Amino acid sequence: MLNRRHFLTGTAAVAATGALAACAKTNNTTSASSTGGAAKTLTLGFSQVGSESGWRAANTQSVKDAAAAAGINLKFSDAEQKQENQIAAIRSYIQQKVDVISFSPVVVTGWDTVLQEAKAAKIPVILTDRSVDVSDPSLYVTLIGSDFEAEGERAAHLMEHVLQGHTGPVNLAQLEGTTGSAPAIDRTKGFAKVMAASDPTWKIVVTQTGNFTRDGGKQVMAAFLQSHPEINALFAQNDDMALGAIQAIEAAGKKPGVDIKIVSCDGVHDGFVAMTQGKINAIAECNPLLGPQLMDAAKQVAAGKTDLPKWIKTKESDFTQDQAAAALPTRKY
Ligand code: GZL
Ligand code: ZN
Repeated sequence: MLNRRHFLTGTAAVAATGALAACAKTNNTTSASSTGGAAKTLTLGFSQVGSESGWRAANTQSVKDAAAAAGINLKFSDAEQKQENQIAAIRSYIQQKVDVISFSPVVVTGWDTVLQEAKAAKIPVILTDRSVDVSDPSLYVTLIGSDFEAEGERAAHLMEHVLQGHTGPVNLAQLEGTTGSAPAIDRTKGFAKVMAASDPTWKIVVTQTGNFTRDGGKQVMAAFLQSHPEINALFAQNDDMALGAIQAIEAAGKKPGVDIKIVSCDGVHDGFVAMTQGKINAIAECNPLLGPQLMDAAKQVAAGKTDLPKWIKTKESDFTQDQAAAALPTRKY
C-alpha cells in the first residue's frame, strides 16, 4: 500500500504524462485534503442532563443515533442532573474548540457566564429540550423542544376527560419535575391555569417535586397518601414519577387508575404499558426524539446560518387508555 508521500509522487508522475484531468481531480482531492479544504467533519459537544428517566434515555439515544447518521463527531457528557457538571462540560467543549455546543439545561437559571464564554469563543450554542432564562437571548441560536406550558394545559384537559361523570370533590396531588427546570415550572403553570378555569370543587391539595425519577415519585406519593388519604387524582409531571407513585398507591391497598386517577407527561414505553393495564388513565406526550432536528440545526449554524427560528417546537399528541394498546406496537420510544 503506497504511503501518502509515495502516492503524492505517483500523482505528480501522472501529471507529467499529461493525464491532466485525472491529475487535476486527484490533485484537487490531494491538495484539498493536504490543505484541509475537504468537508471537515463537524464536531458537536453535547451536555446531557443525566439519566433520570425513560424519556432521558430515549433522548440520549436519539442524539447519539442522529449524530452517527449525520456523520457528526459527537462529544457527549452526562451531568447526573448537576448544573456544575454541565457548566464544566461546556467549558471543556470551548477549550476543545468544538464547532457547535448543545445542551439540555437542567435548570433555567445560572447560564449567563458560561454562555458568554462560548460567545466570546465564537462557538454557537443550540438548546435542546429545556430552555434557559438569560439576559441576552443572542447567547443561544435556537431551542429545539416542547411547549411545556401547553403540556400542562393538555394534561389538565386530559384530567377533565378522565374525571367526566365523577361526582364529589376532586382532591388532586401533583408530583413536580426537577425544581427550577423549565418543564417543572411550565407544566405546573399550564396545569394550574386550566384547573383555575375548571370546576371550583377541584383543588390541588398537595404538590412536591419527585425530581423526575421513579424512586422520587414512589417516596413522595407514599408521604402524600399518609398526609392526604382523600387524594383521588394525581398529575405526575413525567411517566417515571407516575410509575413510582403507582407502586406507593398499590402498597397503600388502593387501585391506581381507579381509586386514584392518574395523568402524566412523556409517553415512554412503560407509561403506555401502564395505560394498557388501566393504571395510568391518560398521557400528554412529550417527544424525546430531538436528535435529527439537532443535527440539522448544528450543520446549519456551523455553515454560518444564524437566522434559525428562536424556538423549533416539537410535535407531540395526547393519548388516553383506550388508545394505548393500539399505539404501543409502533411507538418509537
Ligand atoms: C421534558 C424533559 C423532562 C421529561 C422527564 O422535555 O426535560 O425531563 O419530562 C425528563 O422525563 O427527565
Ligand atoms: Zn378544559
